[in-house]
Amino acid sequence: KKKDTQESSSFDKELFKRSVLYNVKTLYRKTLEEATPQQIFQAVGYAIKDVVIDNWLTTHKEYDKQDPKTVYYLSMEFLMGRALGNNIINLQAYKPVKEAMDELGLDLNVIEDQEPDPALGNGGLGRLASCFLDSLSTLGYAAYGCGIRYRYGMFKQEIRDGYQIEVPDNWLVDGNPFELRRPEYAKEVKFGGYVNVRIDENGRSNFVQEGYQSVRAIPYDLPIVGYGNGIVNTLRIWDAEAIECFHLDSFDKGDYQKAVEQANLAKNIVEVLYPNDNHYAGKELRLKQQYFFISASVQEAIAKYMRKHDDIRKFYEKVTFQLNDTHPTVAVAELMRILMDEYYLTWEEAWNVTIKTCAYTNHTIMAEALEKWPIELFSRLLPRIYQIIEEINRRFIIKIQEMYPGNQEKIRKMAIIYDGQVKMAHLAIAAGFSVNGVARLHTEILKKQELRDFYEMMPEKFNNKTNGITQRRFLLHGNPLLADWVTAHVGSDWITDLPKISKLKIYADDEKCQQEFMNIKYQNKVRLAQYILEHNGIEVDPRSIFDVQVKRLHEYKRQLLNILHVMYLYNQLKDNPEMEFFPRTFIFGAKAAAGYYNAKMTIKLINSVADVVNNDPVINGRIKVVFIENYRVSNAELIFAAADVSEQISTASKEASGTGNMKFMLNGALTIGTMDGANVEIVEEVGAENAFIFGLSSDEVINFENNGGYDPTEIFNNDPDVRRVLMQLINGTFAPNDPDRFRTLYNSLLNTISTNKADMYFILKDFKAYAEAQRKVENAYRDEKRWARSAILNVACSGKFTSDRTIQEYVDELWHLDKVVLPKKV
Ligand code: 26Y
Repeated sequence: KKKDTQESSSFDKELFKRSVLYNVKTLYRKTLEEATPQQIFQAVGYAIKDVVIDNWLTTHKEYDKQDPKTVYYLSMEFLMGRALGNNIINLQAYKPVKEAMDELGLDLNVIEDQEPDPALGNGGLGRLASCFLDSLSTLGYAAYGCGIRYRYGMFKQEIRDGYQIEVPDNWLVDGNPFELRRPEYAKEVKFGGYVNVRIDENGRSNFVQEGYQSVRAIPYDLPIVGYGNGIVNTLRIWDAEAIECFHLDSFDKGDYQKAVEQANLAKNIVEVLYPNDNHYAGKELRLKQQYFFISASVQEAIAKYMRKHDDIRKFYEKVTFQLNDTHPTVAVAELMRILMDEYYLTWEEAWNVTIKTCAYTNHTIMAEALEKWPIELFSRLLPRIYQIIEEINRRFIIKIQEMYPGNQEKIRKMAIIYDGQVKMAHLAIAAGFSVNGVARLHTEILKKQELRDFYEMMPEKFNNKTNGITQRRFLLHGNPLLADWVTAHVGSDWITDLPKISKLKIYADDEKCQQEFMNIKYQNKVRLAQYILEHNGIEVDPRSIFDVQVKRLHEYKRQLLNILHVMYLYNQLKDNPEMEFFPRTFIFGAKAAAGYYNAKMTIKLINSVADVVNNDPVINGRIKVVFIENYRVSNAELIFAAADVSEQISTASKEASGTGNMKFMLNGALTIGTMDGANVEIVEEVGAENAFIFGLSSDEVINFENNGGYDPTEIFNNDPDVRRVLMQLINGTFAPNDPDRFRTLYNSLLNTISTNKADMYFILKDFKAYAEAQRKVENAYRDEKRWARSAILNVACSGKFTSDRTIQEYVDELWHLDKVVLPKKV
């Protein structure tokens, strides 16, 4: 009955072995025995790239022939995670490669572990972009990811004395075997200077930028391998190089100065990823980054189109630009600029192309994440782009006035340029054909609240695309035991057709299956316990409940609620050491933005609670708290596989979708969560009886926000359990030498003076409901069969949440791409 998860393929194992040995020799002048693990990784990486390159060539030859419509997914962030294992999986070559490694006396897991995580993203938005690329290739659609080749990605997090320390992530030190430098496609990108009108040789008057500084953008291509279909798309990330203009004869001071400045501009521009998630800081360098990669990407998209077509007016028939949040929104003005200034289209012609090419995805409703650039900065850095945005704004305001005559309020709220600022979301909405949210609830909130005026004016643009994740990385690669078990029961179709996993439902009540499932979960918990022992020096019991919250640290995600609840449980056990209590391991993983004080103090609090609780003899190991250092894509795969409980406890209305919630579900964890983001749809699929939902609804939260009526001090005064926990933040229970250490966190919950709003995220309001939901979790876990049933149903009902489904919706409703099928190999 058992069928292998990995179909056999035409992979030539012997050739591959020779290729690895050859690479070790030619790259390092070494034999396998002499090579370091990193060198062996490089050799294996190059050997895999050799296989990929052939498919990459074939794919693009076929694209040349079939000329399919192409999506350019424009994103400041791609959180790719390691490429080696993923490429081997998608080549359907995991088995033969593993055998080859065994035969060479190598351990594939150890080799995979040598690869640094390419972490060119912060969190959800960047990881979503990477899942989308995987799905685009697997479904056979022509696509480019376009981004920045940051020299330093997301910082490496070290925990010292319980505090987060940020360490530079020099991910390119050893070289990246998968990347291809493409200097032949370099582009020049111009900054600053001023706009002049010039009459060209044909007598046309023309806008030109003069007195500018410029950099050369050099693309590096990374292959995106489709699963089992031979398709390889491209993630194109741009590096910046100085344009030398040292003319030795005219070496006057001005030129020298300019040359040095240009060289510095190039060096700085791609130096580092901003580690802010959902928080806008208005840094000039970030706007430079945005225009840099957008100008290069748009120039190349147009150049590529013009190599095969002659009418630029029909650009939109072959190309869509999908804007991953507002970060790439200068694309609309850059496209207008090139169409008008370089192809001499009229405004109307250029606008017609732009509005049919660009589409915008919104990922957040948090006010502090909205990008608003000061006019002064914007117009100084991008003078021609600013002119064009001014004209877009002028025409947009006329439209508003036509629709709402005399209504100044509408203009104030909707204008693209207002109050000395350029509002990127308004530009993206006005200049594209689509605005989409990333989960049903989120899209409804956009339409009814945040973007209401825009929705009323242009309802046809608004649509929902509920996020998804790739099951290839987060089940097939991350959880091989469960992947094989699923395949043994329902066949391997789920790998490219996740809804097929629903066939598992009939096994949910089968006791043997329940046992098998729990046994696999146990083995994955042992694997994670081993990782925790190695990295944290903490021993955790794989028989305890693994209760996990891994995601960026943000107040709205409410890691603070989670740890306050741990403190509450600790108090209960201290008061009543004999009480019934099922052992639980609370696992956290999160990076905090470097300048985000409350977030960083929450990390310190988690580690401080861990120190006390983990070592208290009265607790005797029944509660363990673990903070996993440097949470990232590679250890996430281990963590999801080992989770029993998935913490999705954001303040309702704040989490646009969440995608970690989907990864947990796919791996058979039960959700404890609020009715927020995609949790709503997860519960709809799996049934409320197989999850633990608690807390305020988004309507209730929004109502409190708009009309007031919530006073956390009331809860503080009337609830002794809550009061006790809060007092422990300021009485030294977890900071004996510095009782005031967590005062700011305490104040964020209670003090209306130091923060503008006390308990903005309704932590105290939801506390009791959360504690109650957690009691239900404990009781449910005691009934192992019932738990196993729910867990299996979570896996079985996860079909909707594949990014393959999301991408197919984008294709059907927005992009209208042509499916590409490769000719059969003979
Ligand atoms: C303005 C700037 C500094 C900025 C940088 C990063 C703003 C926002 C972000 C990142 C946002 C983000 O990751 N949003 C998340 O997108 C996911 C994918 O759609 C959602 O699942 C998740 O709920 C949302 O918070």
